[in-house]
Amino acid sequence: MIYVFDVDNTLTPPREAMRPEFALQFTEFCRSNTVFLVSGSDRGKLDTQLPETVLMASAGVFTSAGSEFEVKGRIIYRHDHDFPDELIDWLDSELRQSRYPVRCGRHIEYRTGALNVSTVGRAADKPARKAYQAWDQVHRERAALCTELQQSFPHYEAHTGGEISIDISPPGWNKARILVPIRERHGDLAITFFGDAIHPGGNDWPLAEALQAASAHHVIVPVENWHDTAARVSQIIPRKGALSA
Ligand code: M1P
Repeated sequence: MIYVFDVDNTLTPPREAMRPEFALQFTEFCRSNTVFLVSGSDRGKLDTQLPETVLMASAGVFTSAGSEFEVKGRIIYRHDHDFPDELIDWLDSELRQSRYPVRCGRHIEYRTGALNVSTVGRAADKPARKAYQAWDQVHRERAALCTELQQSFPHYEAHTGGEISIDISPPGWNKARILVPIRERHGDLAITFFGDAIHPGGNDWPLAEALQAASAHHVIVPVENWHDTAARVSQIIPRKGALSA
């Protein structure tokens, strides 16, 4: 069995560091099983969230939704993309027209092979994040922005991931891409995938959908938050001999 985990809100509180008690448990889990990590965030952010022990004990780390891949600290690939000026201008205009009144800064972030876009901005502190998240749950701005973007720019895809932003990438440059390098290394072993955004439009959805379409022996585990993941992982550990490949 191969295990794949999303990061934000699956292994850590959103945009925060992994809690030490879970880091100990999870490092042990990674040492006893074949574990891959996949995040919508870029590599730099992961360093602030996951301890070195977890990163090094895992079988591989995918960042920017699979555009970057590294194993034990060694970069295996990095796929970048030049986004057209028309798309950036369109996003600037949408951000200006948003009815949300607060702007904290860093609204369009360039990542490897992806753009991350946020009305409130990546510079938002925790209260500003929570305020936007609550507003967005009512007004559904991010979901509407994803739909409009895909209508105006059909050559791109957009997903909601965390609390305040959307991720934009060329079509197919989503988390499902990680199945290619995983299969190159591990063949057709069953995969269990844990993620908090396994719903249409969520950034864990393309991977869950690809696994479901590929075979019934894969297991999809939607989680509420890292507490939920920790509880489920603790149930696997005693059975690791039976479950690991
Ligand atoms: O991994 C989930 C998401 O985490 C962050 O989202 P937000 O800042 O909106 O909470 C971002 O890094 C995002 O790209 C990523 O998908």
